[in-house]
Amino acid sequence: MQTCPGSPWPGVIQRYRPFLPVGPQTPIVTLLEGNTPLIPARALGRRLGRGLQVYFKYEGLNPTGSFKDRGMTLAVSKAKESGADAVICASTGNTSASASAYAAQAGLRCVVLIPKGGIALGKLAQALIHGAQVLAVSGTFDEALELVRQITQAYPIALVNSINPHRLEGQKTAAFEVCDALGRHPDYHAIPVGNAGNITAYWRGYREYFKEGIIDGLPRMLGFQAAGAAPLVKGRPVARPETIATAIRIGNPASWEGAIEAKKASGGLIEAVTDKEILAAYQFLAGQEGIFVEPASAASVAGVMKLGKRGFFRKGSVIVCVLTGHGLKDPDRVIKTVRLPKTVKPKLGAILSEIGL
Ligand code: AN7
Repeated sequence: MQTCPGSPWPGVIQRYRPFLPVGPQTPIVTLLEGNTPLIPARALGRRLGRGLQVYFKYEGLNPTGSFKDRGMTLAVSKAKESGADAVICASTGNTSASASAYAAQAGLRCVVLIPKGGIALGKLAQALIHGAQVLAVSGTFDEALELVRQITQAYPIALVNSINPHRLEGQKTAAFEVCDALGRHPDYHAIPVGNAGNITAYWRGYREYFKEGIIDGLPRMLGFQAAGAAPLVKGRPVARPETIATAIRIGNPASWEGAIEAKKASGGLIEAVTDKEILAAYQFLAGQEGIFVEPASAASVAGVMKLGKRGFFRKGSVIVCVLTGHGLKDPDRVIKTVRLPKTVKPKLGAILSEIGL
């Protein structure tokens, strides 16, 4: 894989190769994912006060619009290396969008199982246009994932959900980028939690940088689940998870242990935020910070706002909030949230009067 002249970023595998399980024989399937910006959160910083420095890791700027691309470049490269000719995943949407794009580039067949009626329109459109075979299962994400596990145990089709260890290896590169950009480790790392792969991956990334002596401390990991889909907070699976944040509508996270380990070992927490809090953060991000995310991504910000109100953060600390997916993924949520445009006559007077001039 060759990089374009004038575009020095080679994608996460080439950039962080020594930390990843690839060899000279691994075919690199990449859309030049990663290198996402760490944006200073000015409005949120002002709201929180106490000299807190807050940053957004805007993962919606990855090639398919979510953090999944970091793991998918590695999972699909390894699938190709192993001689697979097809990949499969269950998904609340973003994994399927990413898998279908990387499979398209790799020339692999892609099958995705989605919970019927449970994924945002933009994600469905992505999987379909990239040519995946999309099956809408009349059940939950957790049921779809269980079926995918059974299929991949019995048939020669590569699983690219985050139970594939290569996914988390790729995703840990986001923690490297955060530290590379800050020149240090954050004090707190806030993240939405669904299937719990990403919190597990970030924690691994931070620990590896720490072990290498690249950072001299570790962040406290703060995970946030939607209140109607909060098995890790409740301590038991949720059979019928419910939330407007469809990406994290998951009742039995595959990386349950990884999330609990990240929380405990880092001295962090995993808490629930209500849909109302998620939507308030969603609108705050778009309206005050100029950053459009999908609702699940706003869970990290909703959580930080909630903790900020109870004086949780040490003065002057550095907080990183991961914004996992782009707002364009879920246009229906915008339409349900905002006031729609008013129709006006094509007359100068009518328009001037509407805009108060
Ligand atoms: C925007 O696409 O599980 O805790 O199948 O799309 O690592 O699961 C998506 C998850 C957060 C939660 N934010 O991450 C899928 C899927 C967004 C997401 C999560 C997801 P994990």
